Amino acid sequence: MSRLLSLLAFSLCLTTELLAGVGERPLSLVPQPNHLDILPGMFTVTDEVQLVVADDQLAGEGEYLKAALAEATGLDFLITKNVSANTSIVLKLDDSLSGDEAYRIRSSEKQYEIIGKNAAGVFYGVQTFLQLFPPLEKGAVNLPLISVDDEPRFEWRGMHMDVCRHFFSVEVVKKLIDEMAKYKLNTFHWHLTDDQGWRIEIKKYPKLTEVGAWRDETVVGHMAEAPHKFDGEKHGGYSTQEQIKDVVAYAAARHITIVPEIEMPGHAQAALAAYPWLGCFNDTLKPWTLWGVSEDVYCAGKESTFKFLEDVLDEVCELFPGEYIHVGGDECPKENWKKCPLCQKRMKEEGCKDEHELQSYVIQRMEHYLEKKGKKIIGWDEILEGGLAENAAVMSWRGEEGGIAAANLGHKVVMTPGNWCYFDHYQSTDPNEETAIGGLTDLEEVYGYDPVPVQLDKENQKLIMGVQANLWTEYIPTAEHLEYMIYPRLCALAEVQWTQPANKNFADFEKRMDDNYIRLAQDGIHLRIPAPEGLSPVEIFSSKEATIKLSCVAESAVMRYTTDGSEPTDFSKVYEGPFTLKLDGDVTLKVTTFLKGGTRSYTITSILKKQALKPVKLKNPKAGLQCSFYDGPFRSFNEVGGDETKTTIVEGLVIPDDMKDSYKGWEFDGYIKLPKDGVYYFLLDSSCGSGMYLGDQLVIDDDGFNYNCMRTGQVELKAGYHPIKLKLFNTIYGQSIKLSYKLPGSDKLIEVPADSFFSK
Ligand code: TNX
Repeated sequence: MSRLLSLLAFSLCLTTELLAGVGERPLSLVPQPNHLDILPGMFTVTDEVQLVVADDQLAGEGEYLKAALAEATGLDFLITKNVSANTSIVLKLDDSLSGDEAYRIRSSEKQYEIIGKNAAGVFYGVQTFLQLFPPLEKGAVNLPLISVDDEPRFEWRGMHMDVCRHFFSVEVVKKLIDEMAKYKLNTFHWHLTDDQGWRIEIKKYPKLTEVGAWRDETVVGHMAEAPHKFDGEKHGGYSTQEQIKDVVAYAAARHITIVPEIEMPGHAQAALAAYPWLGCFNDTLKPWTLWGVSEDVYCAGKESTFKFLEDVLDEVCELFPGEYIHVGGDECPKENWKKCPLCQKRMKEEGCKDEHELQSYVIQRMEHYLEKKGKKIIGWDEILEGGLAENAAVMSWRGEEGGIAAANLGHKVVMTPGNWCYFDHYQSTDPNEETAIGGLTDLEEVYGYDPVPVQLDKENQKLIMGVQANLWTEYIPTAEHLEYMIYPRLCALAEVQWTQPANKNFADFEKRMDDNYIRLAQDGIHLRIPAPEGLSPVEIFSSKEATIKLSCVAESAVMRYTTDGSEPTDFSKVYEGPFTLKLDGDVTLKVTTFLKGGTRSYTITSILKKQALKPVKLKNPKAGLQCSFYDGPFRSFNEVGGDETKTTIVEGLVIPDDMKDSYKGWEFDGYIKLPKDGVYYFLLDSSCGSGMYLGDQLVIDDDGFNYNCMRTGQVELKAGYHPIKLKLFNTIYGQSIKLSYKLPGSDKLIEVPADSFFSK
């Protein structure tokens, strides 16, 4: 009896919850519409609902919606031209709307109307409408009533993908295009040629793909690891013109334009491997097996190079109907040109005063060629060097400076600065992150980007066409890894691209993302599920009680933890708020995010230690740290040692110029003066493997071959002087080390001031 009662109570509770939920379920629209009202009442979607496509021009949108609705609900819908049923979803055009991509939604209990000036607007309205569906329910559903007047902030809402460093097939590209469409992006930048592979079939030059699309092997691990090791496996692939036409049409049906990138005059080794006469010295080359920038570039002296590039572009223009062709233009080493008699002759004839002007000659000549074919060019910001082609648009990647300079010269600009828009960067400081090139660009950083620089005056600000994220794939060998790097950052990017700054709010975005994590997972996307935050790999407490405070970007997710070293499961303890743990010896705390719908994040691991690190008394501390310089090579910061070559006192944590070199090691010794008692959060950012000790405790372990990787550690400390030791080694990539902290009670991350460091 009691069991029956509780069952009854359970089902009652369920029904009331369901009823209460109707209409109150928070909306999860991403990107946030620019004008949205939620109205009382609801619209019930059953298979009785008619899909009315009022205009033949909207046939594609109608079919798209029918298919998407079938997927969302499991129901079948009838498409008609006129309203004849009780309830209907109507797609229609209305000339009075302002922008080409603008749309309007009007709704009542009987009708949902999605209205655009053009098919593109209707398509975006359809995306907004589809995001009203709860991701985990099938069958008939109640939707809230909304009124929307919306249009994008930017006309160029891009996503880039490099299929050269690792090849990705057209299926992978289509899957990306599907998601781009759902989040209202409209430009796919397809990076098709580079040193490591040529990925587009060119009928006139078959060797480009026969030879240029295949490399013998690939460097293993990070380029910072030296000597380099190789996998010994042939890698490559390319897309045929038939496949490309299919993808272009597929994208067009989703209102996405594909901008192909054909790199020139640098990043061309794969082309030179196919046709050695394209280079200055006819050298026999192979598609490159390393990352970085090859010195072998197109010869700018020979006419045959230009004939080749024009022929290639002829075929490219046939395949891609869009307005822009991307001609690369970045990172072109000029060494060969300096030695090449034909390049030097060309410079004389054209009056180029240096090799930058020769590069500019190449780009300008190609611009004129493409202009005659009705195309515009866009290139990386290096195309500014040596004179910008008249009508070229600039993609600003080395910060915003290039974009600002180009706009001030009256050129159109797409912003893609590394700090905010490079999806090959890490997404957190946790050691579980998938391998990345280096750097840190987390969801909040992407979200916070504003592509319109305040330095530009109002008129020139209008030249910022938009913003795009770039995904370079040196360290991304698989489609799963690729998706991990793209999602959910693409959703934050979408809101930067679409939503006016006044309508953006990160906390609100976090809430709206909850359903979107589920949607992405349902689409079979291997996204990064937000991991728990607030813990470092090492946490040192001075007392026996550790207070643990966690957070997670996915707000409605559940965090589960264990303290016995085991992997958290569906049955592990749920984090319900800050809690304390007794520390009798070290405790291993593991925490995982569990999302509704069954997906989970990686597990973060933190070793909690009880260790009262006491400040020391110093009589007459001297300013600065002792920096010792060692001859390498080293494979770990632990190896740094032996007979030092030099020692000096440095002011702050800096490597003196005369101690900078490849394959070296450094050790910094001294004291850090801390201003107050409490928990300090430290962040170490170094060019290669490094570690930080306080006393004899290793607080941050950032060892191994990496580049600009960041790691954290948290320590409860008393004010005063604490012994500190930092070790670092490098191979070929620079030599930098930077320590930042958050003072107790503060959320502000600042570089540890130089005058905090002392030695005896
Ligand atoms: C720079 S961004 C490059 C690419 C690399 C990328 C790695 C740009 C125009 N050039 O060739 O893949 O850095 O982040």
